[in-house]
Amino acid sequence: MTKYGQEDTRVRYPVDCLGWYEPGRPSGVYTIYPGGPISPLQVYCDMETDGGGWTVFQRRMDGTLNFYRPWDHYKKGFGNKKGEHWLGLENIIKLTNMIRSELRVDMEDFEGGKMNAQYVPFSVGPESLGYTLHLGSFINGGAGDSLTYSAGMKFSTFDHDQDASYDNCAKKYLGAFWYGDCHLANPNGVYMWGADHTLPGGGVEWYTFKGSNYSLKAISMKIRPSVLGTFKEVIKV
Ligand SMILES: [Ca+2]
Repeated sequence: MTKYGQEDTRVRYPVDCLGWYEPGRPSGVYTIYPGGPISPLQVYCDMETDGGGWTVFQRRMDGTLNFYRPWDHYKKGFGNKKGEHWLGLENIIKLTNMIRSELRVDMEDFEGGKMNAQYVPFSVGPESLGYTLHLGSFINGGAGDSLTYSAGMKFSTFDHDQDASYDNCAKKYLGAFWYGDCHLANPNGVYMWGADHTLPGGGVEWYTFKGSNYSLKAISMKIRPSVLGTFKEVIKV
């Protein structure tokens, strides 16, 4: 079996949300098989944004879920795929290692402003290397670049400090992320409902969009094979 499987396998066992994509098919929870037919994985698929076919691995939208969690949770994933969730670093690795992927970060403020940022390519290294973030070129969708700062950084949680600071960035900013010393983006920070100076940098922050004293209403991080045209031709063969 190839990475994308034989003909029959492909039809029954899509490896990502692009494999489920068809025009008109709605966004929602789908089962994919990035680890093969015996290991199903439920994911939220964004079938509308910029052509659809996006596999979502992080989603904040209403503040109902606590994201201040330990290493094991970020490794394996948590939350409800229909709402707020983190897909898990091991699953992100499965998805980004099988084909060159691009990252899209969609975000929204409480005033209705919507912006995005994209990075091509995007991948995450193995746990033995600290789940290092690998980022390529930045494409600005209005949000500005708050993630290149984290490129090359390892993933940190409050109980697993792998950041580049003398501090524990996850504890200091109440999140979990590819912290350096410490961050410009804190998507897994505390849901603070907009402008809030309580803990600068501790909210659901994307610095180049709304600054460090503003916690976003919604943010989602999603991936898709980066050479869409080529990929579609591949799966038609
Ligand atoms: Ca540290």
